[in-house]
Amino acid sequence: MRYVTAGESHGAALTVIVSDVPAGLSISPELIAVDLERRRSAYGRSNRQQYETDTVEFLSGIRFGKTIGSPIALLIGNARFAENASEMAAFGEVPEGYSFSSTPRPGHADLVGALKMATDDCRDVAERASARETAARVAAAGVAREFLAALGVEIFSYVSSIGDAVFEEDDFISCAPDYKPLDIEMSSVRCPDPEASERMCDAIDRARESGETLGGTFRVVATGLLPGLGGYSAGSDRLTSQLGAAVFSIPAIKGVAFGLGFEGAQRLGSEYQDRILINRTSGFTRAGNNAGGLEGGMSTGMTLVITAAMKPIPTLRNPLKTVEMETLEEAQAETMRSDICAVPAAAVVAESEVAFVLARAYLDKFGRDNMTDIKSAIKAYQQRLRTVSH
Ligand code: EPS
Repeated sequence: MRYVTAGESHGAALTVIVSDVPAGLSISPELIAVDLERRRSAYGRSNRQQYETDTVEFLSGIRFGKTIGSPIALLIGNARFAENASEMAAFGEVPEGYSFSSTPRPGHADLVGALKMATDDCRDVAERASARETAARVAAAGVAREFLAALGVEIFSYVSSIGDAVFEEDDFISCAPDYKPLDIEMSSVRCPDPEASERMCDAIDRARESGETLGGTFRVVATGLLPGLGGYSAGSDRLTSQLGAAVFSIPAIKGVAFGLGFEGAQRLGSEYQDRILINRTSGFTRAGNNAGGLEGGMSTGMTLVITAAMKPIPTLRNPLKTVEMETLEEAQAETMRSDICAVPAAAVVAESEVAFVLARAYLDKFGRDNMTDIKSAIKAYQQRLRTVSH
């Protein structure tokens, strides 16, 4: 199951095509709308989120609520395209009075992208490098999530810090699977702890007042996974490498860790490894989950726990120093409406990226044509795993 998106931040629309989707999978437009809303609505986003509705049009691949095995095309319109239509026109002349964007923002794709693409207008780059594109990813991932949900896999995320406001967790590996999605979504920064949420909102308010932006960390949790997804024979087979690449594909992500992550590097081997146990009815299990659900590049069947770090957003209301690309004089970087903090949104995007990797891993292992055959293959695999432990 793969997706490809097209569309600029201020163009007519975002589009996405999802391919390799098995037939016979129920799709709920309501659930996709909820995911888009979760991405759009958290505290700290720019004004733009107030007028974008992120409404999805379903153009192909679904009949009477079910997939038919052909590519699924989705479209999300950009609400105020009319205001940008002349600047984003596919054909015709550059409009009178339009000035090129030539003061690249430090930390954004502006400068390197413009040099790479041999353009004098950073807008060519920024329009596509913008995180607006992630709305299309979240819509597309609705398909992957439905597929996983039909197989008993659930994915959620929560914010664990914004700036220096940290949600202190005693033992996140064991606590994370028990957080209630409702508690997370009731928090305006998508953190299950009300006190920490308040501190995070305060940090965002302070950043807004001083013209600053903030990054932070979040965790993605997936439950209900079968053991043996991914592979150990080649680097690219490893679920760990696929998940890492997927989460790193999200703009502004600067760190990804699995299970205990960097903290685990300080432990002794005997303290770190999750002891293997046998349960006579459910089969092999582990005494702990320091590995975060991954061993040897494969899922262990324990909860998948991923932590990611997002850097602060590079568009600042108080502009940073830069160099004007034509005069080569010192200048102030471009400013525009900007998010103060997009960590809660990035966490939802990361759920989506993780969903695609996990969906592909299931399809690789259990076949890809239709839900009936996939479910039968899974049943046979589970049966074999159970007999091993008898
Ligand atoms: C973004 C800049 C802002 C964000 C945008 C990402 O857009 P604008 O300049 O139009 O206000 O709000 O994010 C989205 C629109 C979105 O849907 O996530 C950027 O430069 O990356």
